[in-house]
Amino acid sequence: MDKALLVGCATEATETDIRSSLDELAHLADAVGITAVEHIIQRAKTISAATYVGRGKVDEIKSAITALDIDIVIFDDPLSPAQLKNLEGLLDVQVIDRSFLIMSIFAIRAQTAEAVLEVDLAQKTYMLPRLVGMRASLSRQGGGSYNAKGPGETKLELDRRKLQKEISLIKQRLEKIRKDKATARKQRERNRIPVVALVGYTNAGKSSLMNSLARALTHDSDPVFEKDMLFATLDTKSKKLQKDNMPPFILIDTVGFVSKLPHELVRSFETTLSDVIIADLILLVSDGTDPDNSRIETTKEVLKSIGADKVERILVLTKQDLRDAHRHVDDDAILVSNKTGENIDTLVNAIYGHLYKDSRIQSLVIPFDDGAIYSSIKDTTTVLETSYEADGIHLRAVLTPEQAILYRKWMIS
Ligand SMILES: Nc1nc2c(ncn2[C@@H]2O[C@H](COP(=O)(O)OP(=O)(O)OP(=O)(O)O)[C@@H](O)[C@H]2O)c(=O)[nH]1
Ligand SMILES: [Mg+2]
Repeated sequence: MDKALLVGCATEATETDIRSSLDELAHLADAVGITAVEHIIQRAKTISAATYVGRGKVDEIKSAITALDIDIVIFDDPLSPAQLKNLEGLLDVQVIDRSFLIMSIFAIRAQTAEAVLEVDLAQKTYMLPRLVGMRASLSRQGGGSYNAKGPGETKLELDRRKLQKEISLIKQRLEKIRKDKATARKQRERNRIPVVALVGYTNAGKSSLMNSLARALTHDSDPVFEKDMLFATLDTKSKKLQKDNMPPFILIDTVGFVSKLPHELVRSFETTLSDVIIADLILLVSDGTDPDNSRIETTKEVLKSIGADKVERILVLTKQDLRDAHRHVDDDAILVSNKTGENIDTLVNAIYGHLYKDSRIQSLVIPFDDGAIYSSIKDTTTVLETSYEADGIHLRAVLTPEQAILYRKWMIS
């Protein structure tokens, strides 16, 4: 295992912020097999354009590297190409930043062709301006570090022109995959099945919630992958779910967020995330055992940055079966457990409430010779009750405002 020294900067962040950020950085490092053994916090007012931290800190880091036998230094904020190059030169060990680390985890986790290409694109876009620093780092390490690994363990190309060529090739291939996806989405829009997106911090329980909802609604036998690790899900999965006697909706699982998500990644995952923008409803999933609200805030910020802040939301707090779950984040939050199924039915009702909040249950009488109207109501609305009476078919159905106008002739109060 590589031994790492973490470096954070507390210019604006509070002391608690920087500590929880470094804790998370240690977890991220752990996900790629690096052990964080020590951290150093810079408390200066400004960040050095040349070396991120000040002169004195560079010396402090150098002594720590020798004293603790450090293999790699990880900075909590994105390093500019110049900072990376200078620090590489001064510290004489491998230097990476949080962005690079997150992309490395994505590279390990990516499975579908699309996710592999997306991560590859993000990594290469990130590397292009930083080739000089990285090349120095690799030559020192004999090219043996995980730094040189891309998706599928292929060696990342360090030649600038080749890299540019590869980037445009990846873009072309992604374009093709995305076209196919767009067709599927169009189909969905034509059918006007509402879309509900699961969004939230990594490890919050989104995939587990998708499985709970699928179990509750469809006797689902094909669960999606859920695991206690960072970025378990990289590929958007969707399922068509339906409550008995109610219309269907599409539920999509998405990539988890993390604070300081590299913008290269957000850009690469644009298509995946654009499913969120067109959603009719977002389930903002948050780990109910999380002691502070900063992760919900981070999620909201990412939603804003991808232009999805106008979509209606329901806040869902998971893991209520655990002892340290708290219950006071927000009065409107729905508190669920994916382990015991607690409140999953409440959530289902809330989802339908949001999707059909302007719909009303109406009573209708359709004369027997209006068979065409009867079948059109059956196909386009949710019929709750049917009975055959002397004057025709009596129905109780859930109608949207538009449908209520369309069928008003047959409605009885
Ligand atoms: N006890 C308990 N554990 C849960 C609950 N929901 C999820 N978990 C666990 O939390 C971990 C993460 O769950 P996932 O569903 O994979 O989380 P995710 O939000 O999809 O995470 P990413 O895909 O990494 O973004 C797993 O180990 C789950 O078993 C819950 O309600 N109760
Ligand atoms: Mg997941």
